[in-house]
Amino acid sequence: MTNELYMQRCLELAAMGMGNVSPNPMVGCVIVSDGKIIGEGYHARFGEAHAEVNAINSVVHNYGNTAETLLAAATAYVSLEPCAHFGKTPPCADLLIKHRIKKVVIGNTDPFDGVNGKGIEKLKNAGIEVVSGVLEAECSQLNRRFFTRIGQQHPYIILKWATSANGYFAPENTTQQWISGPEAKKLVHKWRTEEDAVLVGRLTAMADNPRLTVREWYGRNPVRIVVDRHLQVPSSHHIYNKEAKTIIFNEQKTDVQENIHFIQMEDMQHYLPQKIAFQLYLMDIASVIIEGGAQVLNQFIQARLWDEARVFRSAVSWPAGIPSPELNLQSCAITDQFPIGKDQLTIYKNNPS
Ligand code: AOF
Ligand code: ZN
Repeated sequence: MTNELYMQRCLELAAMGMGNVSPNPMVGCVIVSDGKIIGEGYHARFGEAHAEVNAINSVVHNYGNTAETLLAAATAYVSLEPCAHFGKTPPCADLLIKHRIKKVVIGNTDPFDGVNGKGIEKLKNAGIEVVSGVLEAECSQLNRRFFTRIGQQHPYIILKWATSANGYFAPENTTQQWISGPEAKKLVHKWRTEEDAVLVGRLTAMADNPRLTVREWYGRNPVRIVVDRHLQVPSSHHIYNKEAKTIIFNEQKTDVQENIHFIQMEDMQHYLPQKIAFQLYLMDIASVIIEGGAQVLNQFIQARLWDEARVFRSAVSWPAGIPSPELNLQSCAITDQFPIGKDQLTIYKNNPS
């Protein structure tokens, strides 16, 4: 039970890196000596120190001269296998060995090629006791974006839409319309801070003229992505403003104009979801939230290329409109359902194993 308690703390720490470490995983580390936490740390920003480095530094900071003696009898809890490779920082496994840590308790093994069991092997070869698989499911849930990207060579794909009580996606002849209430809107802005990218199709970009930025929550903007085959969205639309980086997938040109990245794609009428997903993988985008419209969402559903769907159901009925996308309920499961203001939010997971 104590292993789980400390691993839970690692997860809390790891989650503080949310939105800032991608495409790296979120990782937390707790160092325990004689039943007491003597230091902790997490991977806070992409390219910077790993969790173990920050945790060891905190012990040194807290205990000064006695830190090394304490570390030599301590257990390090870390939510992901300590790395074995020289990346932007030296291997964390070597660091733990250098400080003569006695035991290491791990959540997930790291599927990244440069690590993949080699971290554990290094620790064991140095005579360190290793326990792995503690809160494994919780750890992989937290890093589902990282595991999907590495394991499946596409980003973690979240579909999001709002539907009226009678199953319509949007009223006909709409200008921008939020079917769902203000609380749902706030939550969507929070979600944008958590994903690397937000994607919409041409029709949504033109009809709704969305900014796709974060205005109702604290956090950074995701990269904005528009699928616009023939470059029809006018450059006066918000998606072209300076507020965030924008990627425009199109069939005409590859070009960079300040924050606007045009990326040419061949034959966008075929296998579009697959092509987008692979391109985003190559661009180190580990997660994307697709906010519409119905056509784009349906394409990803038909291609079975999605990981999570978040659907707001309003209590209000519309007289008519475009039918809302429908998930194949045989191949997905509801993982959560709760009210958000006057709406009901349902979260689906695709192909639950
Ligand atoms: C750890 N502890 O806190 C993290 C790890 O580019 P780098 O050098 O930062 O290395 C990134 C890789 O290191 C990443 O893909 C993953 O395999 C591992 N992340 N490992 O020991 C950490 N964030
Ligand atoms: Zn590391």
